Amino acid sequence: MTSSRFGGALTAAALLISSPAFAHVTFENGQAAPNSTYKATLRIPHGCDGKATLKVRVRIPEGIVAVKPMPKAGWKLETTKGSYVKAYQVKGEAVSEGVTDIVWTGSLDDAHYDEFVFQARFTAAYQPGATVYFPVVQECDGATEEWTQVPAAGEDPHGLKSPAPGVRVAGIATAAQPVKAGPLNLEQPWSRATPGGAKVGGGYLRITNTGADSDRLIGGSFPLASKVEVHEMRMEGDVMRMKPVEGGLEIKPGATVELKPGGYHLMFMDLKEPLKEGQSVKGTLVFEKAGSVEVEYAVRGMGGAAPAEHKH
Ligand SMILES: [Cu+2]
Repeated sequence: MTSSRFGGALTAAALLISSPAFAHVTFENGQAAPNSTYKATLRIPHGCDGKATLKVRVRIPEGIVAVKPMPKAGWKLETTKGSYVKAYQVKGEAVSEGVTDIVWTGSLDDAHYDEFVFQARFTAAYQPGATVYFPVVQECDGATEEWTQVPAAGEDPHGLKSPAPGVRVAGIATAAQPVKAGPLNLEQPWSRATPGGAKVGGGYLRITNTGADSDRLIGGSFPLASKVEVHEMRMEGDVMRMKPVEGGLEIKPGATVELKPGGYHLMFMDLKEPLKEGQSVKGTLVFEKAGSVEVEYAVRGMGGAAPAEHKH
Protein backbone atom coordinates (compact mmCIF):
# COMPACT_ATOMS: atom_id res chain seq x y z
CA MET A 1 0.00 0.00 0.00
CA THR A 2 2.74 2.40 0.99
CA SER A 3 4.88 1.48 -1.97
CA SER A 4 2.04 1.97 -4.44
CA ARG A 5 1.28 5.38 -2.94
CA PHE A 6 4.93 6.31 -3.32
CA GLY A 7 4.79 5.08 -6.91
CA GLY A 8 1.86 7.41 -7.49
CA ALA A 9 3.82 10.35 -6.12
CA LEU A 10 6.70 9.60 -8.48
CA THR A 11 4.33 9.49 -11.43
CA ALA A 12 2.95 12.85 -10.36
CA ALA A 13 6.45 14.35 -10.24
CA ALA A 14 7.21 13.01 -13.71
CA LEU A 15 4.01 14.56 -15.04
CA LEU A 16 4.88 17.90 -13.48
CA ILE A 17 8.13 17.95 -15.40
CA SER A 18 6.94 16.62 -18.73
CA SER A 19 3.58 18.33 -19.10
CA PRO A 20 3.81 21.66 -20.93
CA ALA A 21 0.87 22.90 -18.82
CA PHE A 22 3.23 22.92 -15.85
CA ALA A 23 6.19 24.61 -17.51
CA HIS A 24 5.46 27.76 -15.58
CA VAL A 25 7.83 30.30 -14.12
CA THR A 26 8.36 29.18 -10.52
CA PHE A 27 10.65 29.59 -7.53
CA GLU A 28 13.03 26.74 -6.81
CA ASN A 29 12.17 26.88 -3.13
CA GLY A 30 8.51 27.78 -2.73
CA GLN A 31 8.67 28.21 1.02
CA ALA A 32 10.01 31.05 3.20
CA ALA A 33 10.31 31.34 6.96
CA PRO A 34 8.25 34.18 8.47
CA ASN A 35 10.16 37.36 9.35
CA SER A 36 13.36 36.24 7.70
CA THR A 37 15.47 36.62 4.59
CA TYR A 38 14.53 34.37 1.70
CA LYS A 39 16.72 33.43 -1.24
CA ALA A 40 14.48 33.54 -4.28
CA THR A 41 15.65 31.51 -7.27
CA LEU A 42 13.34 32.24 -10.16
CA ARG A 43 13.32 29.55 -12.81
CA ILE A 44 12.62 30.48 -16.43
CA PRO A 45 11.86 27.22 -18.21
CA HIS A 46 11.32 28.49 -21.76
CA GLY A 47 10.87 31.56 -23.96
CA CYS A 48 7.60 33.05 -25.25
CA ASP A 49 6.10 30.93 -28.03
CA GLY A 50 9.54 29.71 -29.03
CA LYS A 51 11.10 33.20 -28.96
CA ALA A 52 14.21 33.98 -26.92
CA THR A 53 13.74 35.78 -23.59
CA LEU A 54 15.34 39.24 -23.60
CA LYS A 55 14.06 40.68 -20.30
CA VAL A 56 12.89 39.24 -17.01
CA ARG A 57 10.96 41.66 -14.79
CA VAL A 58 9.96 40.86 -11.23
CA ARG A 59 7.50 43.00 -9.28
CA ILE A 60 8.11 42.94 -5.53
CA PRO A 61 4.83 42.77 -3.57
CA GLU A 62 4.13 45.15 -0.66
CA GLY A 63 5.37 43.66 2.62
CA ILE A 64 8.47 42.14 1.03
CA VAL A 65 11.45 44.35 1.88
CA ALA A 66 15.25 44.57 1.83
CA VAL A 67 15.34 43.15 -1.69
CA LYS A 68 18.77 42.63 -3.26
CA PRO A 69 19.08 41.04 -6.68
CA MET A 70 22.14 39.00 -7.58
CA PRO A 71 24.02 40.25 -10.67
CA LYS A 72 24.13 37.73 -13.45
CA ALA A 73 26.98 37.27 -15.92
CA GLY A 74 25.93 38.39 -19.40
CA TRP A 75 22.83 40.19 -18.11
CA LYS A 76 22.31 43.88 -17.32
CA LEU A 77 20.68 44.35 -13.93
CA GLU A 78 18.42 47.29 -13.07
CA THR A 79 16.18 47.99 -10.12
CA THR A 80 13.43 50.50 -9.42
CA LYS A 81 13.20 51.80 -5.89
CA GLY A 82 10.23 53.34 -4.22
CA SER A 83 8.38 54.00 -0.99
CA TYR A 84 6.40 51.22 0.63
CA VAL A 85 2.78 51.79 1.57
CA LYS A 86 3.88 51.62 5.20
CA ALA A 87 7.07 51.16 7.22
CA TYR A 88 8.11 47.66 8.26
CA GLN A 89 10.18 46.65 11.26
CA VAL A 90 13.34 44.81 10.26
CA LYS A 91 15.67 43.89 13.10
CA GLY A 92 14.41 46.79 15.19
CA GLU A 93 14.58 49.37 12.41
CA ALA A 94 11.76 50.91 10.44
CA VAL A 95 12.20 50.33 6.70
CA SER A 96 9.94 52.41 4.49
CA GLU A 97 11.47 52.17 1.01
CA GLY A 98 13.39 49.81 -1.17
CA VAL A 99 13.43 47.85 -4.41
CA THR A 100 10.01 47.46 -6.00
CA ASP A 101 11.02 46.07 -9.40
CA ILE A 102 13.97 44.07 -10.71
CA VAL A 103 14.81 43.84 -14.42
CA TRP A 104 17.45 41.59 -15.95
CA THR A 105 18.21 42.29 -19.63
CA GLY A 106 20.10 39.78 -21.74
CA SER A 107 19.25 36.80 -23.91
CA LEU A 108 18.05 33.29 -23.15
CA ASP A 109 17.26 30.92 -25.99
CA ASP A 110 13.87 29.15 -25.87
CA ALA A 111 15.72 25.82 -25.86
CA HIS A 112 17.59 26.82 -22.69
CA TYR A 113 16.73 27.19 -19.05
CA ASP A 114 18.09 29.72 -16.56
CA GLU A 115 17.72 30.99 -13.00
CA PHE A 116 17.54 34.53 -11.63
CA VAL A 117 18.34 35.10 -7.99
CA PHE A 118 17.43 37.75 -5.43
CA GLN A 119 17.21 38.08 -1.67
CA ALA A 120 14.07 39.35 -0.01
CA ARG A 121 12.83 39.71 3.50
CA PHE A 122 9.35 38.49 4.37
CA THR A 123 7.86 40.82 6.98
CA ALA A 124 5.14 40.17 9.52
CA ALA A 125 2.68 41.47 6.89
CA TYR A 126 2.39 37.82 5.86
CA GLN A 127 1.22 35.18 8.29
CA PRO A 128 2.34 31.58 8.31
CA GLY A 129 0.30 29.71 5.75
CA ALA A 130 -0.08 32.70 3.42
CA THR A 131 1.24 32.50 -0.13
CA VAL A 132 2.94 35.59 -1.55
CA TYR A 133 2.83 36.01 -5.32
CA PHE A 134 5.56 37.79 -7.29
CA PRO A 135 4.27 38.92 -10.70
CA VAL A 136 6.84 38.23 -13.41
CA VAL A 137 6.89 39.51 -16.98
CA GLN A 138 9.02 37.75 -19.52
CA GLU A 139 9.75 39.93 -22.55
CA CYS A 140 10.87 38.11 -25.66
CA ASP A 141 11.77 38.99 -29.21
CA GLY A 142 8.37 40.37 -30.31
CA ALA A 143 6.31 38.56 -27.66
CA THR A 144 5.54 38.79 -23.96
CA GLU A 145 4.57 36.26 -21.32
CA GLU A 146 2.87 37.70 -18.24
CA TRP A 147 3.08 35.47 -15.18
CA THR A 148 0.79 37.66 -13.16
CA GLN A 149 -2.36 35.66 -12.39
CA VAL A 150 -3.14 35.26 -8.70
CA PRO A 151 -5.80 32.77 -7.57
CA ALA A 152 -8.87 34.28 -5.94
CA ALA A 153 -9.91 32.96 -2.55
CA GLY A 154 -11.05 29.38 -3.02
CA GLU A 155 -9.73 29.16 -6.58
CA ASP A 156 -7.44 26.34 -7.66
CA PRO A 157 -4.04 27.84 -8.62
CA HIS A 158 -3.45 24.82 -10.86
CA GLY A 159 -6.26 25.98 -13.10
CA LEU A 160 -4.58 29.29 -13.95
CA LYS A 161 -2.95 29.65 -17.35
CA SER A 162 -0.17 32.06 -16.37
CA PRO A 163 0.12 32.00 -12.58
CA ALA A 164 2.48 34.38 -10.79
CA PRO A 165 5.14 32.34 -8.99
CA GLY A 166 4.31 32.06 -5.30
CA VAL A 167 6.16 31.53 -2.05
CA ARG A 168 4.40 30.09 0.94
CA VAL A 169 5.19 31.43 4.38
CA ALA A 170 6.05 28.44 6.55
CA GLY A 171 4.56 27.79 9.95
CA ILE A 172 6.39 28.96 13.05
CA ALA A 173 7.26 26.74 15.96
CA THR A 174 5.03 27.71 18.86
CA ALA A 175 5.52 27.10 22.53
CA ALA A 176 2.34 25.03 22.61
CA GLN A 177 2.96 21.56 23.93
CA PRO A 178 2.31 18.76 21.48
CA VAL A 179 -0.77 16.70 22.25
CA LYS A 180 0.15 13.14 23.13
CA ALA A 181 -1.94 10.17 22.15
CA GLY A 182 -0.09 7.06 23.27
CA PRO A 183 3.13 7.05 21.25
CA LEU A 184 1.86 9.75 18.87
CA ASN A 185 2.78 13.42 19.19
CA LEU A 186 0.35 15.81 17.50
CA GLU A 187 1.75 19.27 16.86
CA GLN A 188 0.32 22.60 15.75
CA PRO A 189 -3.09 21.71 14.42
CA TRP A 190 -4.26 24.57 12.23
CA SER A 191 -6.87 25.40 9.68
CA ARG A 192 -7.41 28.19 7.25
CA ALA A 193 -10.12 30.81 7.04
CA THR A 194 -12.64 29.99 4.31
CA PRO A 195 -14.52 32.32 1.98
CA GLY A 196 -18.25 32.60 2.67
CA GLY A 197 -20.17 29.80 1.01
CA ALA A 198 -17.17 27.45 0.92
CA LYS A 199 -18.31 23.88 1.44
CA VAL A 200 -15.02 22.49 2.68
CA GLY A 201 -12.15 23.50 4.93
CA GLY A 202 -8.70 22.02 5.46
CA GLY A 203 -7.06 20.75 8.65
CA TYR A 204 -3.31 20.49 9.04
CA LEU A 205 -0.86 19.28 11.69
CA ARG A 206 2.31 17.32 12.25
CA ILE A 207 2.14 13.78 13.58
CA THR A 208 5.17 11.93 14.95
CA ASN A 209 5.11 8.28 15.91
CA THR A 210 7.57 7.65 18.76
CA GLY A 211 6.38 4.08 19.24
CA ALA A 212 7.40 0.74 17.78
CA ASP A 213 4.16 0.06 15.91
CA SER A 214 2.59 1.65 12.91
CA ASP A 215 -0.69 3.52 13.38
CA ARG A 216 -3.19 5.01 10.94
CA LEU A 217 -5.10 8.27 10.95
CA ILE A 218 -8.53 7.20 9.78
CA GLY A 219 -10.77 10.21 10.40
CA GLY A 220 -12.10 12.54 13.04
CA SER A 221 -14.83 14.98 13.88
CA PHE A 222 -15.20 18.72 13.56
CA PRO A 223 -18.16 20.62 15.04
CA LEU A 224 -18.70 22.80 11.96
CA ALA A 225 -18.54 19.93 9.47
CA SER A 226 -20.73 16.93 8.76
CA LYS A 227 -17.66 14.71 8.57
CA VAL A 228 -13.88 14.69 8.41
CA GLU A 229 -11.95 12.88 5.71
CA VAL A 230 -8.23 12.23 5.33
CA HIS A 231 -7.19 13.38 1.84
CA GLU A 232 -4.19 13.16 -0.41
CA MET A 233 -3.28 15.06 -3.57
CA ARG A 234 -3.00 13.03 -6.76
CA MET A 235 -2.28 13.89 -10.36
CA GLU A 236 -4.95 12.83 -12.81
CA GLY A 237 -3.75 13.66 -16.27
CA ASP A 238 -2.81 17.33 -16.02
CA VAL A 239 -5.04 18.05 -13.06
CA MET A 240 -4.13 17.87 -9.39
CA ARG A 241 -7.04 16.40 -7.44
CA MET A 242 -7.64 15.35 -3.89
CA LYS A 243 -9.02 12.02 -2.82
CA PRO A 244 -9.66 10.22 0.43
CA VAL A 245 -6.66 8.14 1.51
CA GLU A 246 -7.83 4.55 1.30
CA GLY A 247 -7.43 2.68 4.56
CA GLY A 248 -6.22 5.78 6.40
CA LEU A 249 -2.89 7.59 6.52
CA GLU A 250 -0.12 5.40 7.86
CA ILE A 251 2.22 6.84 10.49
CA LYS A 252 5.18 4.47 10.65
CA PRO A 253 7.30 3.97 13.77
CA GLY A 254 9.78 6.84 14.05
CA ALA A 255 8.15 8.76 11.20
CA THR A 256 6.84 12.31 11.16
CA VAL A 257 4.03 13.02 8.74
CA GLU A 258 3.10 16.60 8.02
CA LEU A 259 -0.42 17.35 6.86
CA LYS A 260 -0.23 20.58 4.91
CA PRO A 261 -1.78 22.51 2.03
CA GLY A 262 -0.92 20.77 -1.22
CA GLY A 263 -0.23 17.45 0.50
CA TYR A 264 -2.01 15.15 2.90
CA HIS A 265 -4.71 17.03 4.79
CA LEU A 266 -7.91 16.66 6.74
CA MET A 267 -10.96 17.79 4.86
CA PHE A 268 -13.85 19.24 6.81
CA MET A 269 -16.84 18.35 4.65
CA ASP A 270 -20.09 20.34 4.28
CA LEU A 271 -19.03 23.28 6.40
CA LYS A 272 -21.97 24.80 8.27
CA GLU A 273 -20.32 28.20 8.58
CA PRO A 274 -17.11 29.83 7.37
CA LEU A 275 -13.92 29.46 9.38
CA LYS A 276 -12.68 32.83 10.58
CA GLU A 277 -9.11 33.92 11.08
CA GLY A 278 -8.12 33.98 14.76
CA GLN A 279 -10.76 31.44 15.75
CA SER A 280 -9.78 28.24 17.43
CA VAL A 281 -11.96 25.20 16.94
CA LYS A 282 -11.79 21.93 18.82
CA GLY A 283 -12.21 18.67 16.96
CA THR A 284 -11.08 15.10 17.25
CA LEU A 285 -8.76 12.89 15.29
CA VAL A 286 -9.32 9.16 15.19
CA PHE A 287 -6.42 6.73 14.90
CA GLU A 288 -6.69 3.00 14.38
CA LYS A 289 -4.69 2.19 17.52
CA ALA A 290 -4.39 5.41 19.52
CA GLY A 291 -8.16 5.95 19.23
CA SER A 292 -9.90 9.32 19.43
CA VAL A 293 -7.84 12.39 20.40
CA GLU A 294 -9.02 15.93 20.98
CA VAL A 295 -7.12 18.65 19.09
CA GLU A 296 -7.65 22.38 18.78
CA TYR A 297 -7.20 23.97 15.38
CA ALA A 298 -5.92 27.55 15.19
CA VAL A 299 -7.57 29.21 12.19
CA ARG A 300 -5.09 31.25 10.16
CA GLY A 301 -5.58 33.82 7.41
CA MET A 302 -6.92 32.81 4.05
CA GLY A 303 -3.58 33.24 2.27
CA GLY A 304 -3.39 32.74 -1.45
CA ALA A 305 -3.08 29.01 -1.89
CA ALA A 306 -6.43 27.37 -2.36
CA PRO A 307 -7.73 23.85 -2.20
CA ALA A 308 -7.47 21.95 -5.45
CA GLU A 309 -10.41 20.43 -7.25
CA HIS A 310 -12.24 17.66 -5.47
CA LYS A 311 -13.41 14.32 -6.67
CA HIS A 312 -15.82 12.42 -4.52
CU1 LIG B 1 -9.32 17.65 0.31
